[in-house]
Amino acid sequence: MSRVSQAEAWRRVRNVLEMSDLVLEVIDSRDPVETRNKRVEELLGKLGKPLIIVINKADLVPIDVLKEWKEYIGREYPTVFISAKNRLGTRKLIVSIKQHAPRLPVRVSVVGYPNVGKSTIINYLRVGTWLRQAQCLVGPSASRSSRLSSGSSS
Ligand SMILES: Nc1nc2c(ncn2[C@@H]2O[C@H](COP(=O)(O)OP(=O)(O)OP(=O)(O)O)[C@@H](O)[C@H]2O)c(=O)[nH]1
Ligand SMILES: [Mg+2]
Repeated sequence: MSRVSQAEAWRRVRNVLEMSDLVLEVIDSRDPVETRNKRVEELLGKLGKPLIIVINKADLVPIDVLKEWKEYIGREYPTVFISAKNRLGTRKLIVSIKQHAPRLPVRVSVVGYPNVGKSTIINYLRVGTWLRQAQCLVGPSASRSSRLSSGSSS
């Protein structure tokens, strides 16, 4: 992927983040460190947008390990662990969104590496009565950083 399209990918991510009231960064419970993106987290800090880290696929990892990750990452950002597929912890996620939303209804963006479960989470959020349906925006695919994609649900 060329530098130009990488820059374009980041512009698109930035645009989505700027439009949101709150952002969910979805990471994989089996590899929380490698699936986090510090560049996005820094950008959100600069934009002053609240961020919730969503450790997804909790069904694949022992609960003790999940609790430790939640405690560790939770020192930096509000953190929840869920299994979007099995609908476990999703109520907790909605409580956390409401708690950190600057306003209601809230426009939520969902970012994360491929396959972490963004679409599954967006579909879940869409069925909530307090959320209006919105578009899903997916970034281009190539290098690891530019493969970060995002979607929004408000
Ligand atoms: N075991 C498990 N699998 C999950 C969970 N959430 C999503 N998945 C699965 O992970 C795969 C990817 O889920 P998606 O929701 O499509 O992930 P995504 O982040 O939107 O993926 P891209 O759009 O390709 O970036 C699918 O096979 C889902 O069924 C979960 O909580 N547990
Ligand atoms: Mg998807």
